[in-house]
Amino acid sequence: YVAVPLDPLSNDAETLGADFQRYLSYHLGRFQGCKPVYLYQALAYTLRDRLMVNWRKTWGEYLQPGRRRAYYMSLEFLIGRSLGNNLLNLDICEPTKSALLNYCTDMEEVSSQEPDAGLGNGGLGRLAACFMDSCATLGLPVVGYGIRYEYGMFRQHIDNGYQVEDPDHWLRDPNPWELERAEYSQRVQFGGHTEHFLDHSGKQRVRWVGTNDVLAVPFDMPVSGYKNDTVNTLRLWKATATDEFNLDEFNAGSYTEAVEAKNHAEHISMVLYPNDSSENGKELRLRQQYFLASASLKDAIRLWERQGNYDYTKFAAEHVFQMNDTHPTIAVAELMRILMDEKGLGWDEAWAITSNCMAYTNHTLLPEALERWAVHLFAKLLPRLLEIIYEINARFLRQVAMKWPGDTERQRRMSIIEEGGSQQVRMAWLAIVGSFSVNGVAALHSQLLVDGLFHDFYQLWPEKFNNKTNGVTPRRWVAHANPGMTALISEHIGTDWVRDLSQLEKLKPLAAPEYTAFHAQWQAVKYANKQRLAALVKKECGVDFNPNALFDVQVKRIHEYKRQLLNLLHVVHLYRRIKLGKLDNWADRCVLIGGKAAPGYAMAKRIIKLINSVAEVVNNDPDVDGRLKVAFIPNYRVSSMEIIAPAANLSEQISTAGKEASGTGNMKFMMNGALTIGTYDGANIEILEAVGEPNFFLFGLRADDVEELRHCYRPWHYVEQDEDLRGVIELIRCGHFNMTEPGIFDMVLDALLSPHDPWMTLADFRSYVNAQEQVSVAWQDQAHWTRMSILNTASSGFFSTDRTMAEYNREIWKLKPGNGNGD
Ligand code: DL6
Repeated sequence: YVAVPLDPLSNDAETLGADFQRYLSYHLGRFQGCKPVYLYQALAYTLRDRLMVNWRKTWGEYLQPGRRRAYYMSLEFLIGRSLGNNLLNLDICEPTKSALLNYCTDMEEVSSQEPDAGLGNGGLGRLAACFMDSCATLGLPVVGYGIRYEYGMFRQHIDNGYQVEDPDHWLRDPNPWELERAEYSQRVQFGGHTEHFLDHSGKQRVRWVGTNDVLAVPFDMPVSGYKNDTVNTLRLWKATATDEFNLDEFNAGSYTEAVEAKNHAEHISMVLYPNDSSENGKELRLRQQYFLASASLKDAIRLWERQGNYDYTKFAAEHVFQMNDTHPTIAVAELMRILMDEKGLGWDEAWAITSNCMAYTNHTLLPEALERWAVHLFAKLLPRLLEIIYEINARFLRQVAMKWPGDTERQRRMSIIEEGGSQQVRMAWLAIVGSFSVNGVAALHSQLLVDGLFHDFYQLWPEKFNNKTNGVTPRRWVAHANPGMTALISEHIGTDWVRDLSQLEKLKPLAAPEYTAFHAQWQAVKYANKQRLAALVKKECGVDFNPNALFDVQVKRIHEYKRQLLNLLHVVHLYRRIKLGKLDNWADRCVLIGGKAAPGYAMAKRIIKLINSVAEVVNNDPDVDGRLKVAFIPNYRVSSMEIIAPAANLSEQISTAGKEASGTGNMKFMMNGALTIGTYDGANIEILEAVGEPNFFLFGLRADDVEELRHCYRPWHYVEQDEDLRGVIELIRCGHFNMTEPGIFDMVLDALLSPHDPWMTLADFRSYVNAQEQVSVAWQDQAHWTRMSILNTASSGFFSTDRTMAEYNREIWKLKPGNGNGD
């Protein structure tokens, strides 16, 4: 690294103001009175400058010879906005506010100009972003690799209650955070065929030729650590055409056709696939996966060789690649290809390296989300990779046969190539075979993996399997999103909790009844946050939320297993109670639901329509008289969660047990003092253990009950036995919520009433309603509720991604943290 000295910039209001003004006038050509988006851009450039010195220093530190590095490979990084987070991490909120006084008095107006970087679907992508934040704060040498999608997660708007998708061209305006690094572009091959030949020493070699290559151009985003002078890197790849034209076409006069190839290449990074829990199955998606894996591995190798490293026996000791779900797991075969075909290593040497530096995280048990790729697609797109996968499989199956001689059924189950109508490559199996570590994301999830889906592999290699319970970053989700609570906590226990969340434990004594002044302050902060959310709900949905009511919130992707329908059945049940005058133990509620449905997921889209239809009726029925409000917040995203989580009183985590791998929204709500109503699923279980059963509303079947019931599930039985449930179903069936569109909810009811309903919503109805009654009773004792709220925050320390990352590092990555000083 050529260390041209770079002076740190001052962070006083005067210098910040001068730099800001210079960017506004000289770089952007705008002046006072311009649109606020330019104020945001000028400010972002001003801040990026302030990250630059430490960014260089951090790179320099990580690139020291012999330094082990981790690479987090993910098709998704759901970053959201960067401005507020960087202001917080640089610790310059106050001087920045003063610096901008001549231009605006409302920083919120400036920061809301930043488009969310929505490069992810939901939990998996947001987790990756939280991981990046924590790695920077812990000074861990971790580089993120992803795709710079031109269009992120679609924007959702609601028309007549239905979801409508709009493209999210988040890069329409320049992205001031990113830095293009065209000089580090990589070529990625597609198509063509392989040639096997003997090299000059008589060794069998393979070359992959006749390919259509695409250029991967890196764009770096700085990832600042919290007040620690560390700036890590998220490197996002953009696809562009290589400079070569198709000469044949060009010479034949088809200049424009030749240029079209450019367009084709750029498709690869054009759009994020908007499905979170089902296969995407499209050729372009496989192209994206290989594009990411290949460019990233080549880049990591380039960095290493640039330091003068060519002795590949040391490679595995200095690298670990963490694969976020099956999406980037083609990396296993790609690293083998690079090591053998490009670096000349033999199979055994290459395999020893690959299988010692790959690690895989599984994020789902849902079979429809486990990726499989048709062999014929692989053969067409990645012929060399398919050969390698066949060879990995052949060698692996020999190992299986040695351990379980004659057990052909097991060999069939474990084969990376699934036989059947058309052959498929099982990406999860490839990942397990090629990795030294395989982890789930919550204790129950990891257990279910080794007991079920991965059991055969667990029997073969028990030492590979481990659990790493997810977390969320407290910087974004408390310090930035909830400044009121942050100030209050810091006033009582100091500020160290922001980087060591276990210190929130110190709040526990303050939950005791005698600390009434603290409790009043806690309530006041929550109330102010609820006012902020109520304003948003009014603006976005036109619905009045009363901040004195219980704010009952479920925001996440819309999916049957997450059971927004169960929530809705309860809402209809409450509505009936009002209509029937059954108001004992009543608590006024504002129910907020939000989330996107995959565009091709008809049932999820119909559920959104049902939520909106119920909201319309409930909110306009004079009998309800403000006791119950329902709103569906459109276009749920990271920046809206920053307003929602601090305001929630009740967090709905009501998935069918055994289906939600972890959940991370549950953690954001808990940290912000919401109480959870939840099933015994995912990380809910660990939340329950941390906060104690009296401070959590548990209900519903357990994962093993669900499995047992599957064989004899009779939903009608619950309807017949439960008058309330019957009333709810009848009210929906009779068209009360869809007078003008008859029959549109029949498909929803039919699914709920089917004996094959895998989500068993009706089985949990009664127990859910009972738990909700406990919620209402608890809410009436505000002093007690406040104590429970404090205890939830105080017990949430475990759910910081700082802890998660420290565990990954201790047990998988084994990296030496830096001190943020460049040495
Ligand atoms: O691990 C992050 C997140 C979990 O919290 C959610 O429980 C889980 O559903 C989600 N998984 C996915 C995987 N989908 N696919 N493929 O998004 O991961």
